[in-house]
Amino acid sequence: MKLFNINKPYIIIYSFVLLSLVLFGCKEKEIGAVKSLMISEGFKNPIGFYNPNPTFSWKLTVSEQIKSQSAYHIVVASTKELLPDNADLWDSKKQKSTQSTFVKYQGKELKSRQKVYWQVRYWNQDKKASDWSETNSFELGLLNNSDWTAKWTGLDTAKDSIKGVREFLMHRPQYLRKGFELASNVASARLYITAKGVFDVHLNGNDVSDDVMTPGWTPYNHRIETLTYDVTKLLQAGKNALAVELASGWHSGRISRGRALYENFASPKILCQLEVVLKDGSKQTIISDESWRGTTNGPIRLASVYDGEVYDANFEIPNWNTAAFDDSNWKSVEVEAIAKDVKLAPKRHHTVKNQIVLNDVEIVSVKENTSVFNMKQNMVGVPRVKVPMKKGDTLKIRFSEMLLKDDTFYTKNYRSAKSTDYYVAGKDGMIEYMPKFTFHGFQFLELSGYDKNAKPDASWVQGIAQHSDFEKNGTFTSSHDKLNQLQSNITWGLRDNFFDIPTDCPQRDERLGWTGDAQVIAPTALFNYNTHAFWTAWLQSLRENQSEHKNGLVPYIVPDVLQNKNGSSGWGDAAVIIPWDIYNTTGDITVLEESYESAKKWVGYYQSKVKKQPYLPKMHSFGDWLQPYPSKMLKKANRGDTPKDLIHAAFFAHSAHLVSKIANVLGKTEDAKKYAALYKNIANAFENAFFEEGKFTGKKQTQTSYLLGIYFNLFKPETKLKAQNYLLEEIKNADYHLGTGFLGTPILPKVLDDMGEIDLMYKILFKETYPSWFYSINQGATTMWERWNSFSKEGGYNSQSMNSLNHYAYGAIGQWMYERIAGLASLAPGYKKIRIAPLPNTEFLTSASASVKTSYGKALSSWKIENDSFKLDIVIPPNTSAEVHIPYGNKDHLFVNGSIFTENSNLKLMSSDTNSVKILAEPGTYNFQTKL
Ligand code: RAM
Repeated sequence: MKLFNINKPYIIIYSFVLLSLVLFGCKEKEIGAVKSLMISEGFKNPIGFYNPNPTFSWKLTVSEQIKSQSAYHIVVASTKELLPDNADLWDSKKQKSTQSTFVKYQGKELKSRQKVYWQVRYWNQDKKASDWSETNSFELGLLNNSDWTAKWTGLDTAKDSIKGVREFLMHRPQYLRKGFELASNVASARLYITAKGVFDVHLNGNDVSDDVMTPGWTPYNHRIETLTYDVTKLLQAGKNALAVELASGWHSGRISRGRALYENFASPKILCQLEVVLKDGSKQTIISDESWRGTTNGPIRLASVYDGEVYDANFEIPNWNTAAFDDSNWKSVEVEAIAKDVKLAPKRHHTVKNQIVLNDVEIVSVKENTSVFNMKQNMVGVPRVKVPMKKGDTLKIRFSEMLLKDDTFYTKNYRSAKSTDYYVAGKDGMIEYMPKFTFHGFQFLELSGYDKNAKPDASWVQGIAQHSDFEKNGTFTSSHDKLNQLQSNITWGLRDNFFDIPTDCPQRDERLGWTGDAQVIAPTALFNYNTHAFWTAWLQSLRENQSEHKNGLVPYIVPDVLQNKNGSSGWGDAAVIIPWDIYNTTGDITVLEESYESAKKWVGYYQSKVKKQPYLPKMHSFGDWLQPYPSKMLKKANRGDTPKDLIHAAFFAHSAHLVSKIANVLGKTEDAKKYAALYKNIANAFENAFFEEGKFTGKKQTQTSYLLGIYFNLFKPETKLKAQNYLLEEIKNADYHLGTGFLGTPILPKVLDDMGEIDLMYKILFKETYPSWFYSINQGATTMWERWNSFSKEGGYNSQSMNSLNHYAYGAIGQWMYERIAGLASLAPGYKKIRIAPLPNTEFLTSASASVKTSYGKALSSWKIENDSFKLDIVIPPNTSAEVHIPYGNKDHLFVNGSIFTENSNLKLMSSDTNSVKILAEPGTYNFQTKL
């Protein structure tokens, strides 16, 4: 008794400790805090953020115990210390919801410069709470023009009137500076800056950032993006200097076409505002204004996007960007007030940066004082050269994408773009140079003018590949070398042409934001790179340019420097198709909200072009651009044989259909009905006008006529089947080659897939002869080409000068490679539901694998065929589920993670027949295996 009495408290305490250890320990193990906190389109702790109404996203931890989220709780505060219990800006309270992505901020109004802290926790499927996440933050940039006291500042370089290519005015690059004193040490400092032109900024001799060609390209007559930098560490008490290099870039260069667009080619200017909080709490602001000094006598003599850069080291100005420099000999600047109607807005996607260094360079030829270097990859960016020179000599750097037979340069396809850099040596010996305010599309580089006594060495040249700074999002690989090369060509082509905006090509005198090209490549781009913010930023530019037209016209190119008054079917539809693609890939409804009116207006544009025949617009179109084997009779062969009236009606219908789907998502039921009815009416008119019993009635049968009708679902069910058969006939007539241009190509695999013609699609994809994807690879392509026959080993280059060797449109096949060859697709917006449904073809492949970083975490589908077995490894991220289609065997012969398949809480049988099994799978990692 006594013993018992004495020990009882110990036993109770001991049990309590043990119990709490078990509970606590388990809880820790089971449900960790969320990771990868992000705001809006994938930003992590940004400063200078653009959106005072952001959304919040997070990812649940991958663990056996965590399947899904049943509730979340977000807290937002103005200081870190207030979190998590005293959130003064927003406390979402516990919300029963599975939503872990793009949750809208609903707190107090946020203002320019405000720094905001946030945390999130969640409850899993068993209602267990996670810990609070780490605290993340975001800081807003200057959201309003009225936040700026700075003035547009620069020298009048227009009056120098240097005439460049086609007599276009070239502005001398400017060196601008301002010395200033700070009363004491600095607690924090932000530099807000932008330019009409492109700039590189320095503080006290240091580079402020490694950004390239900022602020990037927007319709400058509507909106100029601003950058924000944390420069606290670059400042000091006492004397400081803020210094900016400024060149024409897109704003004041001939790429803007001289159509009096941006203030008549006004001289480039900067706008900057350095806001400093000193340690004593006082504030000091340094702005660009009339007190700045400038010169055009610096080393960058000329710089142009198309034509290259001229650098003369003899003009270098030692220490010009430091506080010690005396600028009294420099000129006074001119200033200009900020216009009310041009919005200054924080950049809403990531800047261009130097991304990849190509070191494996080969010398192709050395003749006299001229050597040719091969980067072994068609790339976009600049070279970094380290070359021995003699003072006063000029190094000439030429570029080309491919060589002619005699190893000389093929530059006809640059058209009027000079794309040449010059460097004038200021001393004898090794010089190092990397152009700053231009970029080139090239694989080969020619150097001449270096020290005659030196022996050229491969180490003289490096290729610095540049593109907008998005992350890699997906991987695709297979057992077939050419298919892997195709994936490489697609991804290089994408990155190369995502230079702040999506461009058609990166090398000739074009490099423009063609909407049609963007529309066809967006799904493939979203698989391979996290281009969510990249696209939504460009879509804002698209809407701004659309607003210039009362009838809803979306220009062919954005930013619209062509200022054409025509809209093209299949091109302007980017306004509708891309938001829909982004929504399906990311699950972010914001892009639909932002784009809805614009999408409706584009459909309205088609309506405004309907004249005599109901639902059949008459307008401009680029047609099925660059279709192979166009009829000899065609005047505009590039536009292909599919009649443009058919293309107008097809895209009119498709866009109306998508608007109806978007309206549904946004809860606009009346609109949804209205546009669904419109879609049906256009579909009827389409079929009646162009088809009889499923057969195209026009002059020349084309694959694309059928593809558009079938994919956009414009046939009655009974004629659809017939149309499908006619399509098959067309493909057979082409000896199982594709016969499609820009518009038909992305649709071809989807249509054949829906028809169950998988083997046929494989046959077309794996064709080696023209026209096909592998054809260009067989001719040595390392990027996608503009034309199916841009070059052949026997015949040389296509005789047209419009012949880019780096043009992404035909890379649209990438989507099908992910979705069906490897088998990974989004089935519900943002991969909330995933479809894992590979379609192997054993004639060509023994394995394929794709992974994607979805908004919920990494998803994987990876299959291989080995010893008569089909093996499939999959990963399904938390808070999602997947339909898994096993394309062989039946449920009784299926192994999962080594054991015969039985249904359990993670895997439910959906269906099984003699040669396929469908399973609904919960998050986790699984291996399936079955006999062929
Ligand atoms: C050329 C390019 C571009 C295409 C337009 C119609 O400028 O090939 O990619 O979209 O034409």
